[in-house]
This record gives sequence, C-alpha cells and structure tokens, in this order.
Amino acid sequence: MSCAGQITLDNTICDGAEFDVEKDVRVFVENLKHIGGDNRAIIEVVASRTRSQRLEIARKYKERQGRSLVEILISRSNSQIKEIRDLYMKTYDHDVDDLIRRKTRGEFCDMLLMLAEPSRDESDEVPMDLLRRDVKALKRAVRKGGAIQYYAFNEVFCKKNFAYIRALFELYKQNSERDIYRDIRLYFAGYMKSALKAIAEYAVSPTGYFAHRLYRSMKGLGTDDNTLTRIIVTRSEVDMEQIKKIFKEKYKHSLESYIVGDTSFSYRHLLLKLVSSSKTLFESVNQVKHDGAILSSTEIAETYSF
Ligand SMILES: [Ca+2]
Repeated sequence: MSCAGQITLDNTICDGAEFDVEKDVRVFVENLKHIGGDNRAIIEVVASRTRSQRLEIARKYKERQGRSLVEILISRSNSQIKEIRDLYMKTYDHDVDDLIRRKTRGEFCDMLLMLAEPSRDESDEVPMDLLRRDVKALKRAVRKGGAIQYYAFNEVFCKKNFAYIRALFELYKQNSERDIYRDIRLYFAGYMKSALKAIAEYAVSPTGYFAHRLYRSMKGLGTDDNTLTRIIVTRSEVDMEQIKKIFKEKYKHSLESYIVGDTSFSYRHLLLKLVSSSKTLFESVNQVKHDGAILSSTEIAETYSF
C-alpha cells in the first residue's frame, strides 16, 4: 500500500481518511473497562494506526480520564472526598495520592493532590481583605510565571469556597482590561489549563458545568458512557431539573432527546427514568442507584485502571 504525500517507516499504514480519534478512544475505554474485554478490538486499532495517530489516541484517552477525575474532585464535598479516600484505601490497599503521583506529573499532579485533600473551605464567607490580597497575588503571579503562578492559582482554585472564587473573578476584572478566563487561556497550557477552566466553570454555575459535561459526553459520534452515567446518577436528585433547563437553553434540544439519540434499550430507559422529574420514577430506580461517594470511588478506580 502506498501513502500519497506521506513518508512513513511502516508504509503499510497511512493516515487514512477513516481515522476517527474519538471512535478509537472509545474502543479502548470500552475494552479496558473490564477484565476479559475484547483484546482483538484493541489490537485492531493499534495495528491499523500510524505512530502519530496512536499518540493522538493516547493523548485523548488520558485527557478524558483527567477531565473525569477533576470533575469528581471538584464536585464532591469534603466528607465525600474523605469517604472516597477511605474506600479507595480499603479496596486497593494504597492511597489515592500514590495513584495520582504514579499517573500524572508536574503541576497537574500537584493540583490533583490538592483537590484530593478534603480541605476546601465549605463556608460562604467572602472576606474582602483576603479577596483583595488574592486578586493582587494572582495578577502578580501571572506576571512572574513559573512555580509562583501555579502555587498562587492552586491555593485559590483548589482551596477556596466557590462564592469566594466567583467574587474573585468579579474583582479580578474590575479596573483592568483582563478577566481571569483570558489569563488562564494565555498563561496556562495542557491539563492545568483545562482543569482551571473546569473549576472556573463549576464555580460560576455548577448546573451549567454539568449541562456542558453531559453535552460533551454525547455530541458527535458515539457516547462517553462513563461520564453520562456518572453525572446522571449523581445529579438526578440534586439539581437535574436546572441542568435540564440550562441544557435546553444552551444546546437547543432537550437532554432527553440527546439521551434517546445516543443510547438504546434498557440503558436508555434507565437514564430517561433518572432524568425524569417524577418522584415515583425515582423510587422505582432507587435500588440501582449508588451513593454518590461510592460511585465516585468506583469511577476513580476505573479511571485509572488502565
Ligand atoms: Ca453521540
């Protein structure tokens, strides 16, 4: 086989038009999820992709796992995080922190370690003097760059309460051209940038954040079933009505219509029941629902079981 316009060492494989990175990532996610998954499907993907395509699949795969971990850690209370940590330790006989250190590096690793500590301020207090000091510190940090920048942002984004973070965004843009989103975009990259954006999005509107995550889990070819199921199960009795409302406003179609388009059979039926507003429907699926924290720990385990 020859590959027009491309020089490659293994010229039996070329960057074919049929390459769909999301689809390949799904093959990995699906088949690595359980022992006894279909290894042939994975081999098929690995063997029929070029080196650059394989690297892109690996990058996307890790990105997806990273996003899920950030979502879990920012949206759980300290007591839930503590529960996750204890359960993880009991199940796997090592610490969540060891796992984070093994699987991630650099600033992103430091950030996850901070997020995985059950120590976020859970009050609604917004002391103005502290706020002014932090805004100054962050603005100075982006000018200095390097370790100072990461430290300053982590201290705020991983530790402060969300009302405080919202107030900080407001103050940050007062008397200056810059808002914090612009500075995150300009001065951060990679996982760190997406994690900060996720925390910002969550702080401003948790329901908007989840609507966006649900949309991302279904848009385009295929479905990110882990994300879809996790969010629906954990939010169904918390704020699903608002999430549905925002979903419809932002994406012009109902969450239900997306679910119908992306899923089938009893899985579809269950998800639709969970997003429905009827109390009796909730009751009928109660036995299959997990406690939020327990589901999260399973998710963390699955997230990093590759
Ligand atoms: Ca889809």
